[in-house]
Formats: sequence, C-alpha cells, structure tokens
Amino acid sequence: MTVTPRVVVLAGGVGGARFSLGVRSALASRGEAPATIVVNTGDDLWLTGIRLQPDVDSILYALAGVNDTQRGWGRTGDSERVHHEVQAYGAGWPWFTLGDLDLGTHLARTGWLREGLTPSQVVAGLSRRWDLGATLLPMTDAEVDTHVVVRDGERLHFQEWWTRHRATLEPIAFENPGVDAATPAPGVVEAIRGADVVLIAPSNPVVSIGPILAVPGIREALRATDARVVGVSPIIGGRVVRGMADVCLTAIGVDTSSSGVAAHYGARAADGLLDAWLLAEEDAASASAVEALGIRPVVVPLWMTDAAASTALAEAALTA
Ligand code: FO1
Repeated sequence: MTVTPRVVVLAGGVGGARFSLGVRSALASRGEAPATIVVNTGDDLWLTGIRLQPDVDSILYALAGVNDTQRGWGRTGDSERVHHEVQAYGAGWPWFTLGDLDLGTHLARTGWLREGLTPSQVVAGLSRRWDLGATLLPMTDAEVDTHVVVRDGERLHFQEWWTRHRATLEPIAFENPGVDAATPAPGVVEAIRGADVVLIAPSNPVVSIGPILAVPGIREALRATDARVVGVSPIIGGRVVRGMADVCLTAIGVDTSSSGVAAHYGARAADGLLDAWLLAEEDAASASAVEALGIRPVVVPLWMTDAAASTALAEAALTA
C-alpha cells in the first residue's frame, strides 16, 4: 500500500497563493493527497459592516482560478459599481476598493457569521463552491486583526498602514490584540501534528506567517510534530520579492536576507521551527550561514514566474 504524505502549508498573501498553487500541482502530479493550507487571518477587517479576509480570499480565488493576477488581490474581470455607490455616501475607505464579485464573497461570509457560523465553518462554506484541490483552514476562529504601532505612537489597522500608507509610516510594533487568548482553528493542530511535511510559504514572515505563529498552540505543534518543517525564503538576491516585507523585517530587527529570515524562524534543534530552508541561487553564498544555524540549506530557483516554476519550487520543498 502506498502511503501518501500529509502536507500542511502555512501561508498568506500573494506569495502564499502562488506557492499553494505550486503545491497543489506538485501533489497532483505525484498522485498524492491534497494539502491543508493554514491561512493568516491577521489581515482581516470589518469595513462598512462586512467582514473581509484578504489572505483567505487571495488563496481561495487563486486555487479557484478566479483571482486577479495583475493586481494580486480580488477577482479577475471585476467591476466597482457598488464601491462607487458606497463612496458617494462617504462611507468605506476610498483607498480600499471592494469589487462587485468580491463583495459577493464578503456578503456570504458576513451573513454566515451573523447566523452564528464560526470563521472556519465559513471558510469551509466558501470553499465548497470551488474545486480547490486543497483544504483551507483559517489559523484561528478568534478575531485577532493585526494592528501597526507607528513611530508617533498612532495605532493603525494593518490594512490602513499597508494599503493607504503603503507602509511608509515607520512601524515600531505589529500587534494582534487578543491573540494570547486565541486558540488554533479546529483541525489546525491535528493537521500539523499528523503531517509528514509542513511547508512555510514564502509569505511575509512578519505580517503573514508571524500572526499564524503567534496563535498559542501552533508554534508548539510545529515543534512537536514528526513532520519535516521546510521553509521557503521570501528574499531573493537580498531583496524582498514583493510587497513591503523589508519594512516589517527591519521593524522587528531582522535582517532582510535569506539567512536573516531563516535565523528568525530558527532551527528546530535550537528551539526554532526549521529543518530545512530553501534559498535562491542568487543567495547561495548565505547557505553556509544557514547551515551554521543548524538548518539544512537547499539552493533552488525561487522565482515563481509561472505555474511551472511554482510547481518546481513546491516539488523542491516537498523533497527537501
Ligand atoms: N490592496 C490594495 O492595494 N488596494 C486595495 O484597494 C485593496 C482592496 C482589497 C479588497 C479586498 C481584499 O481581499 C484585498 C484588497 N487588497 C487591496 C489587498 C490587501 O490589502 C493586501 O495586499 C493584503 O492583505 C496583503 O496580503
């Protein structure tokens, strides 16, 4: 009997969505069981009375094949009629566009939440519509939206800092109020503990992976699992691939380098998380620094320029 490995991915944002597509395709081509993807919900927010889950939706839409690949968020071919109506009333955020098709998702989600479903039941409900080829789990059912404390002491919701101010206000702290009392969503700890491989996607280590690891019980499950824990560097050639992750890394005192992020996650043998770390060919010189941390470095092409490249990267992570 062939035993197919159980694969768990920790993910958020565009990097997480692209990597999840690669993992799905790599597992399908090996004839193996679909992955469980644990998604960051720190980006979530309430806006004009509706609940948004940007990272859940990015990964949901990408796996469903309906994501806007140009913008990196929302639905392809969407219109903005409702958004303009909301703006005409002076409601909502002018700098945060909700597409009409996207709003359908938010309304379904909010309706179910108001009827008493938990966020993980809602994610399952949204997932049922599509043939995703993966199971999505929110990291927690608690509302632990990320807040950013900036230099002048002001505290902003992550989306205001990221989308409105484009991360230009110097952050001094990222916080997830309530996270200390949060618990992992049903199935998260079980999936990690029962996995053969856990992959940490090349998502923003601070605001995408950070909130997942901050949920009490998740880091402990990663430390306790017999699975290999393999991370993929979000840094290529000493630079962040996309987004403004360098600002986030600097704020928490982590060097914007492949070995810097590896050190941030740490080696399993030294109270950290990683068994292996995939770093870019451009950063091959950092391999020895990663090895010195007690993490096995694996140098591979990291650019997820197309589906084939994302699949090859996921394949490399699965076999690392
Ligand atoms: N990002 C933007 O840069 N501008 C927007 O107007 C915007 C709207 C938006 C609506 C729904 C959604 O799920 C995501 C949206 N995003 C938008 C992306 C989002 O702000 C962030 O890029 C992610 O949260 C970071 O992972």
